[in-house]
Amino acid sequence: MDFLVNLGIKPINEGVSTGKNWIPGSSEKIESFSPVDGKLIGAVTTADATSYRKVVNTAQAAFIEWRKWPAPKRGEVVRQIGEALRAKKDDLGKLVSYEMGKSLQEGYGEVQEMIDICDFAVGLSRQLHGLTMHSERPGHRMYEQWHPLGLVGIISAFNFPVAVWSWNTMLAWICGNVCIWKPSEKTPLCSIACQNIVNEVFEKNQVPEGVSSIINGGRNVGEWMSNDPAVPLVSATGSTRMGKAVGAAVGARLGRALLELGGNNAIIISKDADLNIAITGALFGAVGTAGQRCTTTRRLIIHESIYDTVKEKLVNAYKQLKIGNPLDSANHVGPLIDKDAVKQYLQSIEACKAQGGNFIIEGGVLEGTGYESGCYVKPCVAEAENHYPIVQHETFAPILYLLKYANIEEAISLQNGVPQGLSSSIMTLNLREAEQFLSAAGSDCGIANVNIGTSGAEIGGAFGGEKETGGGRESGSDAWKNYMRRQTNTINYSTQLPLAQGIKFDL
Ligand code: UN1
Repeated sequence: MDFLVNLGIKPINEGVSTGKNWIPGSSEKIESFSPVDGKLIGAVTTADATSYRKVVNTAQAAFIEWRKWPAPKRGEVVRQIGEALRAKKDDLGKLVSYEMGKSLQEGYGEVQEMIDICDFAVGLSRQLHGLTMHSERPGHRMYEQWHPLGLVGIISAFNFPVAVWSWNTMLAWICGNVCIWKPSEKTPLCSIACQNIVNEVFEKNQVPEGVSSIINGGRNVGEWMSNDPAVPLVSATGSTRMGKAVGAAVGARLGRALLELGGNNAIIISKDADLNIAITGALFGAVGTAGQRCTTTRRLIIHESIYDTVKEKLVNAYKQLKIGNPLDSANHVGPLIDKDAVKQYLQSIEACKAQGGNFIIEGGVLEGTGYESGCYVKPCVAEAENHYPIVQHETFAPILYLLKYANIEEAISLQNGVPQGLSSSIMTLNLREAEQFLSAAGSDCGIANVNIGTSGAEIGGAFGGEKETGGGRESGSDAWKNYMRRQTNTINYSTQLPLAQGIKFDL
């Protein structure tokens, strides 16, 4: 396991850090077991109230300095992080794959997303534009500028243990913020690797201690951040249940929450679809990352005239899937993150059956050589109906539901007929249908694609969704504005003091 050594991961690691200073936390440790082979990879210590406060105090002091650095200089530091990530892509990709369980290709893809967001952020560091407006008063100038917020708290999920942190952090940094990261308890070692990579670059550039902090720990650590008025923005990725708790706590103190929560993503397969594209898109969408992306395809909404053909093609495609060690590039599907996830997968299959679902490809847990961790499951497919409670629910596992439709209005209504609103697709070569799907009367999701699956978004677009997905937007487009405060400035260079709206106030 050279990659562990190359990334500076030890058997026991301090899990709390403000940069090159690693802070002793509580006596409680999180042990990280690989879902690939069930082996203990290493452990991290966790934050207690004292170490948490120390991190916040150091971060606040760092912010006073960091906000004065010109944004392009901050961008230059992020550029170097992008270079460091390029150099470590192989090691970090392997760690992501080994600690989280996604295929090695997807592990590399995740590091590539980090590199991409670094490049994006570097360019953006010279483009934090504000508008200028025309004042209604003579001899006045009006414009707006964007200032950093301060401490940005980041709560990330196990399924993208490094990329989602980097989407938030790279943007937050070029904007002049300092970041405190609470990684998932399920993938703590990825955070240690990232902090080590950042530390090296920061030291070279004399970035103040506290610009990059990590606080490993459980739910309580997330709660400290959510309730802490010292943290003006909390960006959280994870389940809708977690997001509701974070949103309520941050909202109660009138802080800002950026939420990227569950999805229940569907692909509409029209009778005018290119079926080769449709089947491949659906397959990767449903089984990629073993169904553990928030963008995973959970529902296929298929036109009744091609329903049987699609079903047959899917059965054939699923038969060819290889399930096994994700570090072996011959395998398409790796394990679920842990045995809890396996339990939820099994419960969802049972619920689907009880609610009337008919499995055309059966699920099950794999046993025997190579599957000792107990986390490998079979991707499965059920014919179901949209109103089943289980279909309305996001199960983080490779279970795909097939639904049938007669006309495009019905397909769109099924697509939208779930509490979540993250990603959606239509497979069609029919311009009218495609445009209807993308119109105001079409998909209600934050992401709507044509002839592409629901997952695998590029970093250049704003990422996030509506309804129970939480409404936040991360990564590309103008998502950077979430990490800044807008200030409207009006300057009077005349010799008078005219009031707006023509109000007279003469003494
Ligand atoms: C997530 O699952 O939380 O669009 C993020 C995708 C990836 C990111 C997924 N680029 O599937």
